[in-house]
Amino acid sequence: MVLFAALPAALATPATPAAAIVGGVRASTTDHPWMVAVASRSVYGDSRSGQFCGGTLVSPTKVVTAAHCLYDETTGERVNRPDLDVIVGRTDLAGSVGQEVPVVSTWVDPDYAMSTNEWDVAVLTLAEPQDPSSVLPMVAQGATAPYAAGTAATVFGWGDLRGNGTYPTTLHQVQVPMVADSTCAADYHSGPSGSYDGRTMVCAGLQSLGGRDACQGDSGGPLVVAGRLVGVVSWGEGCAEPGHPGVYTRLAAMADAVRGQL
Ligand code: 4AZ
Repeated sequence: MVLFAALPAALATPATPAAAIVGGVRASTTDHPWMVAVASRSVYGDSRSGQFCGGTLVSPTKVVTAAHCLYDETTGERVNRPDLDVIVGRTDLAGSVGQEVPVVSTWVDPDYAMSTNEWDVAVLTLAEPQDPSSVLPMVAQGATAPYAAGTAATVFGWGDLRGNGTYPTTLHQVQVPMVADSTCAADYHSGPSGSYDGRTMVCAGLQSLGGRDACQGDSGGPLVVAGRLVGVVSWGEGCAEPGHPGVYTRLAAMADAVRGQL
């Protein structure tokens, strides 16, 4: 079962070491100012500014991330990290440029279920508004076109580069094609990591080759198609393995509920 944020390396238990964001290239928050790190220095330490998940600025004061980023996987309880913040404008987490903005409240989709990974979305409210030009628009409720098999999507994050605890300090991105629902349902029909639910999830990756994927620590981060936020890094079996594409929250299924929080 691989569904956790960037834990300290000693606690991470990746199933199979595989390629990071696997198979990607470096990216910059200057080019992608909506890409934020979700962080807690008290829990995760200072070396990477406390980053443990990704997130996306969808309005000047709101960040979309994964619900599971706000839960303790071992206890199944909601976690209250007192210094939860969102880091804006810091490509390199070892540096100090940009801003650490406190999170003043959190909303989790009321249908989120940790046992099934369904409705894995949350909204964080920031203490200070960010530049309106930094936001990324969200997909429309009910949209299907961005999820058509083969559509080019890009995922961003500061997560594991290899599935073995190799956490970069700099942002990465990788392009992954959308995978057909029928393929993903077969890939994850009853595996140890969970089952695929095409209503609330979508898969992306290189189905037969593998080699490109999100990985531990990328959770909560954006899957982008044509300049819109369409998915949230959610779960998967290992990282970048053939036949085990990354599974993302299908934002079009809950876009109205999320918009209701903005
Ligand atoms: C995680 O635990 C995680 N390969 C993120 C993405 C994937 C697996 C696990 C997809 O944060």
